[in-house]
Amino acid sequence: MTIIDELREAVVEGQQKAAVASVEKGLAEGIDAGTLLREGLIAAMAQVGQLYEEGEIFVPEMLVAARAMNGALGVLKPRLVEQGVEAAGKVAIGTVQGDLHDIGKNLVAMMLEGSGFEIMDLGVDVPAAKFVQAIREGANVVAMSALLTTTMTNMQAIIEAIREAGLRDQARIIIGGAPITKTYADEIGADGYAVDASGAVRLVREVLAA
Ligand code: B1M
Repeated sequence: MTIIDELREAVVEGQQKAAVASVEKGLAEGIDAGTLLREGLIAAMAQVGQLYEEGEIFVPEMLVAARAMNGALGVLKPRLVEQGVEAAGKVAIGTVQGDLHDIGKNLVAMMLEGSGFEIMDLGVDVPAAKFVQAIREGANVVAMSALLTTTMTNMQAIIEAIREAGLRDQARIIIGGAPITKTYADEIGADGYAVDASGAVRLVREVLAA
């Protein structure tokens, strides 16, 4: 079994200590942080999602898998951000109101930080007022994440609140998350949509250059 296999297995089984140990071992053996992230952690969460859909595991197992992933991500983070340079923009990122999923949002935040952007992490279950406040505090990009079809609709309300506060021209608004599509982004008047964390980095550069 390779280190990557061990890492995937540890996350799927929710063994945080083993996941952290596999990441440390992988880094010590010279495996690239991005490879550990993509082939280990992200692949493991895709497997967790599939097991949940097939009724093989339930919410508590998803939760412990997520904890294991977050623990391992904490070890990877310094490596992922170490190529960071001066802040190229200030991004306020959060998971929208009603939604507690934060793994994808954290990954996007890390990749952006590693690409030189200053991050205001607003956390999860973020109401419109907090996004509005972040723009007042200087964010020039708002990045919203939603993982549930029931919460993605809050994105439109948040954009509306930003417009009502007279701040729509002061920040680019971008969105992402598993149920989000480009069509949806266009429909609700967002400035862009990214499918994953590296796409989000490209998108932030694009919207700031536009
Ligand atoms: Co939840 N959950 N969950 N869950 N959960 C999903 C999302 C689900 C698809 C599972 C399923 O049914 N197959 C389903 C949603 C169905 C739907 O709405 N269509 C679901 C459900 C139903 C629920 C609950 C309602 C379950 C319940 O209680 N009955 C509940 C809701 C709680 C709430 O939020 N109010 C719930 C709870 C949970 C846990 C707490 C147990 C846990 C979250 C823990 C945490 O985040 N700290 C959890 C998990 C782990 C998942 C799955 C298994 C994995 C999500 C994940 O972390 N993926 C998920 C199934 C799946 O996705 N296959 C599922 C890995 C992550 C790296 O990917 O988040 O997609 P993702 O992020 C990607 C991209 O989407 C993109 O980049 C990221 C990196 O590549 N991206 C952005 C994300 N945000 C972006 C923002 C951007 C740009 C790109 O800004 C510009």
